[in-house]
Amino acid sequence: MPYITKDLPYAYNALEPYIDAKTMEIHHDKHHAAYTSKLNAAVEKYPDLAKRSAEDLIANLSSVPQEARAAVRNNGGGHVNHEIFWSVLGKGKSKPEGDLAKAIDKTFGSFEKFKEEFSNAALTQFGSGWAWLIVKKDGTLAVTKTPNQDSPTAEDAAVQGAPILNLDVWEHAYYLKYQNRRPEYIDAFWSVINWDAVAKLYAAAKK
Ligand code: MN3
Repeated sequence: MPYITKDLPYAYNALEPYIDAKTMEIHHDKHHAAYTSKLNAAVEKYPDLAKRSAEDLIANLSSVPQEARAAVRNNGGGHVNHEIFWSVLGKGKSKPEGDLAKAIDKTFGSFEKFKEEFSNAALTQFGSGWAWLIVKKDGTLAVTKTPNQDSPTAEDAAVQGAPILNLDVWEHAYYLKYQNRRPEYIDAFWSVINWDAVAKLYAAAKK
């Protein structure tokens, strides 16, 4: 199997009380694992695709044979988007520091303004999808949202860039604890961001 669901880098209960252990367990072990296994199934007949990273596949969907494209888009996106999500969650600093903090101030005016814009993207994504903070080709930051498991790295992304922070707003990400209260889940997210991890992704994207 070319693609694997890595273990979470922390315990299921590490993000309590903001994101509960049961949600983390089902989300990672069932939902993420299903995307990964369906991605493996989608590339089974295509050894050339299976040699490429999942990131490469979803950023270059036009190079994927038509009959496998939708499955790679949905399940490759599901796999990669969740890998990013687990990596940017954690407990630590409540705000970004250094170059990332400066770039956020420069683009959005302040951290509070950025929070507002990102939260609004998460709230207004109709149905399932993701909110994102990305680094665009010109090196500047932008907030965007995508439906389903679409990635901002895709060739047809409305706003294209390298993801450095994302938030899963599929109901499976919050329904057990928050039911229909997506705004409360979005609010809780700000207490469990690993800003050091986001800063590392930012530095890598700027290179
Ligand atoms: Mn999810």
